[in-house]
Amino acid sequence: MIIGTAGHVDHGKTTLVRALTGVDTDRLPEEKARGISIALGYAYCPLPDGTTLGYVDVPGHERFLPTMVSGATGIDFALLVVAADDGVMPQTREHLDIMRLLGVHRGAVALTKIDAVDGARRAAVRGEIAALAAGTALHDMPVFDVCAPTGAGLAPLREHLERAAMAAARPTRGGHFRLAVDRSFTLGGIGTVVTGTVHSGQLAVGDAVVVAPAGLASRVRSIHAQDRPSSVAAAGQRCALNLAGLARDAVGRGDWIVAPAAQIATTRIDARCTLLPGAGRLLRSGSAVHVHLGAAHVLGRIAFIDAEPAATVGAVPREPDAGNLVQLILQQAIGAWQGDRFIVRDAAGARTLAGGRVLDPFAPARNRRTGERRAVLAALEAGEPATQLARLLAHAPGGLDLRRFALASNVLDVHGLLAEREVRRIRTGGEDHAVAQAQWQALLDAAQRSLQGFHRDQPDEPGVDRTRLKRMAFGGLSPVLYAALLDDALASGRVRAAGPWLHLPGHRVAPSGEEQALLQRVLSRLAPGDFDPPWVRELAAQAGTGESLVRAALLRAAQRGEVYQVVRDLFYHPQAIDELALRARQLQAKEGEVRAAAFRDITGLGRKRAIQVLEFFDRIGFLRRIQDRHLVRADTALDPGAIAGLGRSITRVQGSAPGSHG
Ligand SMILES: Nc1nc2c(ncn2[C@@H]2O[C@H](COP(=O)(O)OP(=O)(O)OP(=O)(O)O)[C@@H](O)[C@H]2O)c(=O)[nH]1
Ligand SMILES: [Mg+2]
Repeated sequence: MIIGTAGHVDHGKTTLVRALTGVDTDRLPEEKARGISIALGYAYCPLPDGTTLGYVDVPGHERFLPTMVSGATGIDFALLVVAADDGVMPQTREHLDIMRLLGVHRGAVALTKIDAVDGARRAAVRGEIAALAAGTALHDMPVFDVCAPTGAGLAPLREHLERAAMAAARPTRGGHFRLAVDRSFTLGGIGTVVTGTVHSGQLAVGDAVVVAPAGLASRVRSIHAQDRPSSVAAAGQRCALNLAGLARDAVGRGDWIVAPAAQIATTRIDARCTLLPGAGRLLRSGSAVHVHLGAAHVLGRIAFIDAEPAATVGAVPREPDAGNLVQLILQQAIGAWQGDRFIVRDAAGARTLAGGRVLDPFAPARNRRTGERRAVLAALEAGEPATQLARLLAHAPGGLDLRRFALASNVLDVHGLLAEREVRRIRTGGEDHAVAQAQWQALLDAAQRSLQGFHRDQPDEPGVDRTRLKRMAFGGLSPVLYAALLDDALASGRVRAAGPWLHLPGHRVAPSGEEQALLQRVLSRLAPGDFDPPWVRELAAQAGTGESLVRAALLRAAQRGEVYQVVRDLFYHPQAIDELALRARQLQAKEGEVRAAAFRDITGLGRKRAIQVLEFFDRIGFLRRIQDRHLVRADTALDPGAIAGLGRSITRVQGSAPGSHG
């Protein structure tokens, strides 16, 4: 267990810790000279059960409040120190507010300097303390009267703290290892050392770690846990880590040392945030604030996701978890994970205004107030990760990025949480998605409905290409998921493909009788062996009809795979294309590449046309252009028949501008 002191400047925190542990935590010359604490102090005390009790002694002066917050993060137990002569003072309140906003719900009060007051004064201050803690999770803190310099009253307090520590459940915060760095320094002959509190997971000597948010890699050379050499570090302990290959200035207070799989750097966090009384008047969406999270302290802005705080000013909840949904937009990246506690202070850094819990460290910049987004945030507040996951999957039409979820919530085995669930897993290209079966069916239905609508509105079209169907029905879906969805739709026969065209089974476009007659006349002019067929203009003149009619008929024929469109108004017979492809392949075999000049010579075409044909081959993926050379793609080079299949996809890519040829 780790105990953190709290309380107003000069109320006797450091003196009390020294009396309890024998350690003087005011070690800096400046602390000695001024008689106040400036830096965090640490002391350790062996317990009868063989474990070690850790103390973090914080400075009370309001100027050092950021230091106090960085020390209070990760503690289990608050030791509130109130001097009987002064009574409750501003930082008594503020420190206690910070403790409860950080979720510390166990504590005790030391009423110090009892030697300086009479019994009536003691009783009065006890009354102030009771009023202060009333209605909070710390309302039942026992109060111990002490005089640290003489040791009076210390025994019952020490006994209480030791019993609390031994009774405390061993923290079981699972997940990847995370330590919030509050100090870093160099030791001669040893190297860079960081100290901090382990928020989750475990670590062993030799393990690889990463500094978050910077992402620098390192390895653990040695560990001190609760001030003793150790081969492991675990959640709930204060530890010092000797890190290999890391310059001292590469890591400092506010950084995290994490398992490589837990690396996060974020500047945008969605959170549940509780405002302290009166803070509602000072905070608006866009207000500049100081944010303290872990041991980090950064500037940022707050934005309210639900109501602006004015609406809640009368009914400020006294306990965390009942406040506002907010987004924190930070000026610098920090490491933050779901469930992490944070403190919000005003722009001047003079006043603590609020505190809360991280819901999503990967918050979106846009659409942060939509119903869909709120459903996601509600799911993230729904208890254990497994429950959250189930809720998220039920809500998310596009499924869930499991890697992101596991990272944000620091879950070791996200797949274990899924095992029993009805989900569709899509794992390709480094992505790992899950979609609830019901949502997957809904996506398939949407594909079907879109095609139905399209066929109804455009009965003369063979179908829609993949890109267009995505735009029509699945704008927000990730490309990987969309590809998996189409694979499924095609494999199950719900959707059919004719070349690049997706259509419903049973949909067929036959040219009208008139168009068929026109095509017959036109197609007879596109000879199988003709590398230089007539243009649409000539075909139309010969057929005695309009250019646009001929063009439209040929386009539809191209969609059916009966001709190939090489440039806008120039269509080729499939056999001519096969023959041209063969020539290209011959060049590739002979010269290891296809150059425009050689292709011109081997086909007898003019330079311009030769280039147009090569660009056509590039577009359909038969050739691959590298500067001014073209190479036959390996996968098609082996299979002379493949060109026919590839050719059908030309209409899919005709919209993309062909590159200019050098
Ligand atoms: N008479 C009396 N003096 C005390 C007692 N406890 C502490 N003091 C004195 O009060 C002064 C401040 O004590 P510290 O322990 O430094 O107070 P602190 O809370 O750590 O102060 P900061 O860390 O600066 O916030 C010192 O001169 C102590 O000797 C007590 O029980 N009785
Ligand atoms: Mg002190």
